[in-house]
Amino acid sequence: MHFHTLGTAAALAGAVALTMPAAAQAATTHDVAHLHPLNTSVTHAKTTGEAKFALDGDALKIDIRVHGAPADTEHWQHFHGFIDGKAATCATMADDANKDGIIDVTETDRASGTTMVPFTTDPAGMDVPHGTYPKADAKGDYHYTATVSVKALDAAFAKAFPGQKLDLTKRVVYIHGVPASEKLPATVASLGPIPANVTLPIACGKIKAAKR
Ligand SMILES: [Cu+2]
Repeated sequence: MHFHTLGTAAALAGAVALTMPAAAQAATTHDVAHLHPLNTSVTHAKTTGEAKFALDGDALKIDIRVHGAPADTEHWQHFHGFIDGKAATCATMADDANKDGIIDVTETDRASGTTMVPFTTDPAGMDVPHGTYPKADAKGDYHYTATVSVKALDAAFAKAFPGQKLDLTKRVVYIHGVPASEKLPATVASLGPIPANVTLPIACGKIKAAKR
């Protein structure tokens, strides 16, 4: 896993870092993604929020607060990224290849790569289609937290994406989902048999090393 803060500390300390006892380097590191709304014409909402990642020893603490999402709706959420080491960015309207005014999940591929780790009740389970995702309350808000063993997540990730590391600061966080009652144009594509309402991107944010 690449955490920018660790890299900077090592670079500043130079050769000293190589001989420093592990305990002296055990400071918590943080990454954060500020989420901005997507597809507001069909979400009728300005979905915002923050996804925070804190690494403490083997524990990766994930904390995602979302505001103003479509209410009373389950929201799939993942980090997306490239399997070739390229840094992902959030899709924009420039990615609306079929010009229907909506960024489909499949249209995010060019900027953001592929769906990687789901923020479900069990992220290391890596079960994108069947995992349990959070549901927004009547106001469209939710707060998701999970603590994951980095060892377990690294192993699951390497199995799904051979030769790749988590590399959080090269990834983007997507929040998905509008209610089943929202009638989307037939031009909106989805993933296999999963309804487009479930996979429609509603917010995105690039993961960055947080200032401390
Ligand atoms: Cu996703």
